Amino acid sequence: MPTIKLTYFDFHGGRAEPARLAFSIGGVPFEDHRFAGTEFPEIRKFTPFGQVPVLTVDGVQVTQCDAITRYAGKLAGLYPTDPFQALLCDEVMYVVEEANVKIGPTFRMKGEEQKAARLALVEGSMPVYLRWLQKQLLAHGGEYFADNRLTVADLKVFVDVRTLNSGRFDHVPTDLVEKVAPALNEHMRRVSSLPEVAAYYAKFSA
Ligand SMILES: N[C@@H](CCC(=O)N[C@@H](CS)C(=O)NCC(=O)O)C(=O)O
Repeated sequence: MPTIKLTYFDFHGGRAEPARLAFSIGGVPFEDHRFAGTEFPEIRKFTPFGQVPVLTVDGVQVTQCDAITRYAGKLAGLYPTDPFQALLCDEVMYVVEEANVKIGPTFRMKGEEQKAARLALVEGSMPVYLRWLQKQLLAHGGEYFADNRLTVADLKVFVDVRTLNSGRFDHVPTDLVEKVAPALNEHMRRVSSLPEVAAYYAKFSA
């Protein structure tokens, strides 16, 4: 097994969380390098795009969250080997990432500007993404997004749905998912109650 280090902000969410979960569920040893927001200016100096997450595999630095998550999924047995199922898995991950890219710039905004930008997403692209994800989930049996089993696509959606519900995004109503795509909340609850996922989070509250 290679020596793996995953560097990201110290919170339960964001672009590294699906990979953290995948490594943990699969029992893949990795260094979970978490840092505080105040350390970011220093950390980013050592990344090619000034962004995180970054993964180091045997000393080789790699960027791009979904590439990292897919790699974690392959090592953990949470990525389909069937090409079509892998395609379905990738599609879901790209859709979630596209939503992430849209909300990203709003973190640099303040006050009324941020409120207007977030409300535009809540009334615009967010419900479109959420409804599409719900449709995909239901079209594939309602339990998992691909391969009839837990994959990194489930982890990626799980992390984002949990964040949307959490109130961490000011001006995004915490009942948005429930109103627009309630099956995603059922999926989120199912994933959080998986023993490996529950054990992963229990570690932090111990
Ligand atoms: N395309 C990159 C985007 C990474 C990204 O935007 N990360 C955010 C944190 S979640 C960041 O580092 N933002 C700081 C910035 O872009 O200045 C990926 O998929 O990993």
